[in-house]
Amino acid sequence: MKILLINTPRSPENRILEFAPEAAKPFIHKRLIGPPLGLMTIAAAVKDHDVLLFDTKGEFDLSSEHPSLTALVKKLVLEFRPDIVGSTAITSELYYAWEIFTEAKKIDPGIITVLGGLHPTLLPYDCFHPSVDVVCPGQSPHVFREVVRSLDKKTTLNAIPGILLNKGHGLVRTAGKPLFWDAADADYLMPDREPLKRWISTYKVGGSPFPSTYIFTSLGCPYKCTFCSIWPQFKGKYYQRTVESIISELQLIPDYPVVRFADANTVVDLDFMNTLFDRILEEGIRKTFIMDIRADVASKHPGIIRKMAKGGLKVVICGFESYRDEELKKYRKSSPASDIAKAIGVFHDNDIMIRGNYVIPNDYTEDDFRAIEDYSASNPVVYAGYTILTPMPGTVFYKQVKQEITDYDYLKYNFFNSVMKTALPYEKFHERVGSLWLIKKGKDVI
Ligand code: B12
Ligand code: SF4
Repeated sequence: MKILLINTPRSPENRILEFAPEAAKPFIHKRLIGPPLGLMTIAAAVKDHDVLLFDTKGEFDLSSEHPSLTALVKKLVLEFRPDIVGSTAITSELYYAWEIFTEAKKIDPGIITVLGGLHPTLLPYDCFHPSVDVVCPGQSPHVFREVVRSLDKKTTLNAIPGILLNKGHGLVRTAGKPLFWDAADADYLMPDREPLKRWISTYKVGGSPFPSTYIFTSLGCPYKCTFCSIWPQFKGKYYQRTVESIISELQLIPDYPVVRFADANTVVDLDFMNTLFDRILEEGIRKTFIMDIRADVASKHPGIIRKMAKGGLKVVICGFESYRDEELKKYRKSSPASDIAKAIGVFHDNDIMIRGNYVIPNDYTEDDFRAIEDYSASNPVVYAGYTILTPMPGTVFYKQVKQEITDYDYLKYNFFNSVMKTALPYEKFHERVGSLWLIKKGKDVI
């Protein structure tokens, strides 16, 4: 079978950037960079077939003169002539998956389209669209393999448990539950980065001359923050990879001196991280590591931070979210505001650059903005990022504020646009969030 996997482009909607003061604009995130780990894993699952993986994010970053998405899909489909087109979608990119599938089917109505990823996992029925034939929720490389096998052998897809099939009037789930796929451990599939070589020059962060890649050491998260999509994606479970499989993967990627851990939360099991970094040092693996670490972990366990710094940890992204305990409690962050200052101290003691991220709720008034400005300016973080507290569909927060949502355009669900009524006038609110980026400004895209 010929399988074309297309990574969706990113949503350009960014009201923070649009309304920010000119001076702040250079510092606001415009894009995040990284290879599509999910699709790379899907490609690895069907490697016995003829697979073409195309990263539109990388392609659009290569040149500002890039063709439109439909023109690009048309060219790919006409040249490759796939039997199956697959794509992946987070919430803000769902419409692009539909656009890709619509164009593919326009050229060849016989193409079967398959959608997977975070949004289809959280809200599979929400993915209904005339262009979508099959939805595969969850960690589903094995399910996709079955779909391909069934299409190849021309057997019915109804026999594959737990997928959703487009029956014209809507998506209908097939009977049964798919077999558990131990994506992090026994069934881990090493992503093949070779097909991404074309875009390697675009995978650079923070002014580094070296390309970066993502690897995950775990999936899911044991915490339950109300605004977060990740723990619902994994139904609250946390899966850890083995130390040796991570070591092998790190040894296989000499082209990527910078490695960002794609974990929701990298340091959960301290013994695991201790062993991993012992092995990294033992094997002489020299890379710059970037990871997400919670403030409470750093403040309570400075020893592990010291160990990781020795092994190459240079940049940490820390979701501060808020400096107010009442807000942190509301978000179920399980980490008091006092941990922030302690964590900053630990990271700085170990020469680790830290980006602290805050989420700004829609009800912030001028006084609240002034208060966060004072707080953020007073702590010694190198970089800080400020995004909007967004009710991502499928989260607890979405259910809590459903009645207050005013905008259901998924393109805006990327943390850069308010989709709820704001206390300040709409434009002013985004302008104020934008102006926060002037504090601790850094042009990197971490
Ligand atoms: C790597 C990553 C990226 C990468 C690559 C994503 C891509 N596809 O291009 C980059 C850096 C580009 C990226 C960008 C963004 N991201 Co991001 N990203 C992640 C991250 C850290 C890891 C995802 C991952 O690789 N997981 C591991 C893989 C193996 O799992 P997976 O992707 O789910 O894939 C499996 C299944 O879903 C399924 N599957 C997936 N695709 C397909 C396709 C088919 C056909 C099938 C059958 C199955 C299937 O099988 C896969 C293998 O088991 C997550 C956070 C996290 N820790 O989960 C956020 C996350 C997914 N990102 C998020 C967001 C919001 C963004 C941005 C919008 C952020 C922003 N404000 O700018 C941007 C988008 C574009 C931009 N503005 O630049 C949110 C999504 C929330 C939501 N509900 O939509 C997350 C959850 C982070 C968060 N804090 O909430 N991201
Ligand atoms: S915000 Fe971070 S700590 Fe909270 S549930 Fe999500 S990944 Fe876990």
